[in-house]
Amino acid sequence: MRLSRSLIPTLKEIPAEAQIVSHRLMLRAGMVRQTASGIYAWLPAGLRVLQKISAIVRQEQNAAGVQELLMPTIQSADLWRESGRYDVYGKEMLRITDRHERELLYGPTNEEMITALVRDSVKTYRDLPQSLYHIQWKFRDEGRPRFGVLRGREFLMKDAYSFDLDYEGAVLSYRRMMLAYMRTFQRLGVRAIPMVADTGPIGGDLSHEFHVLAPTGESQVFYDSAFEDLDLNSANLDYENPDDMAAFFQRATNIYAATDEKHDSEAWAKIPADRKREGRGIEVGQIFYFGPKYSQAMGFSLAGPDGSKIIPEMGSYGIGVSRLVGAIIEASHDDAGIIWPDAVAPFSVALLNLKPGDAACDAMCEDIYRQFGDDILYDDRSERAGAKFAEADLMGHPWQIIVGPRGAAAGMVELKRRASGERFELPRAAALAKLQPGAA
Ligand code: 5CA
Repeated sequence: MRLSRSLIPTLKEIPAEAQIVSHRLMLRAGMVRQTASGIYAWLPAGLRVLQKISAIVRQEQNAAGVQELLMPTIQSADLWRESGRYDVYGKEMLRITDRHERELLYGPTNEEMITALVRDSVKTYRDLPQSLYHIQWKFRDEGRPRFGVLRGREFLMKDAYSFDLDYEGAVLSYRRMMLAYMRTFQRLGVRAIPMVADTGPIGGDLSHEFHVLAPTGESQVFYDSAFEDLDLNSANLDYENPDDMAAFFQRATNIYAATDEKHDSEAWAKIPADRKREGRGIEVGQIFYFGPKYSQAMGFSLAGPDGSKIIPEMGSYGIGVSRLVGAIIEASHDDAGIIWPDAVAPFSVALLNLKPGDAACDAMCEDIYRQFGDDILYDDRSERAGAKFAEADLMGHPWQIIVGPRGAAAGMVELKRRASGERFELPRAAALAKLQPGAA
């Protein structure tokens, strides 16, 4: 994208309404704008991050054998009366009446809808297990929307649901999802640790929350630093093999991690002092096993092989996709701006033309821009070099290619790594080779 033609309205001033760093940086880097309390428009640069996160979430859900579908945002009140949650959900639910006086709502979550869809579609016990997900906007009329996209009213969530014939199957689904989450967060370039959690309004017996450490987090969290060494992407684990899933789950849950609601000071005391980590956490995902809670209430049962009645065992699994954008920034920034992990940056590279109008600079930049495709932001504006550097640092592109008149005349560019601040003077081809995936 050419910056001269982009809608990336960066701000020099610090916006007064933003209390925390990710909200300030998202506004300053021109990623989002609030259009009503707790409701945001995603401008082009912000949307690119949301899409990169969604793509990784999608790949890892698919790899774990979860099927994608798309359910609507608007649901009927009658559906929620079936589970009994319509009257208990309270003010967080946005209730709507259509022109025929029919009661609708903007979905805060989808347990009821997916249960009805699967109930009405499967015919025999042989059709289970099933696991399904979608990436869809949700609405919760939060009493105090705050911290930008971290606690919005409208937000993007990946929510998955599993249906199994028995407890063993449901636990296997839960373990698979936990592994898929750990792999997802590792690929996103953010450390999110699964902590034993309360189940809240979703209900159920078993739950983990995934927390990203950041001083602005809403929960106090405690964990053993052994989590930091767990590499699950290279581990050879087969989602289809229950023994692999049991071994993984055993390994992950043996390491201590809990939010303050579930903190166990006796277990904590046994951890060596140099491995104790304590701080604030932002919840970026939560997984629940709740057995037959919804299937039972909504009349979903199947005849088993021996004719006995089976009530499917369920779980649900959420990732806060839009919240992750803010959480990643909370965990990865400096005084100059955002430092995007490579996998989720709106653009992997910023190309800074320090002297538009200079024939060598223009030729070199146009050439690099053409070679790169969609993942580069070309700063072709006639701004001061200092302003270009400051904006590139603010927006947090992992790499900057800096083209000045003296270098360009000699076929050289400067490459800057945003995270470390390292700079390299290189011939153009060598610089581009360094940016190719897999290159050193
Ligand atoms: N149905 C279950 C799992 S699919 C569910 O709704 N779980 S949840 O309530 O824990 O939400 C899932 C994730 O959505 C949370 O972990 C959090 O990351 C994100 N989330 C929840 N509320 C908000 C909000 N107001 N703003 C932004 N993200 C939110």
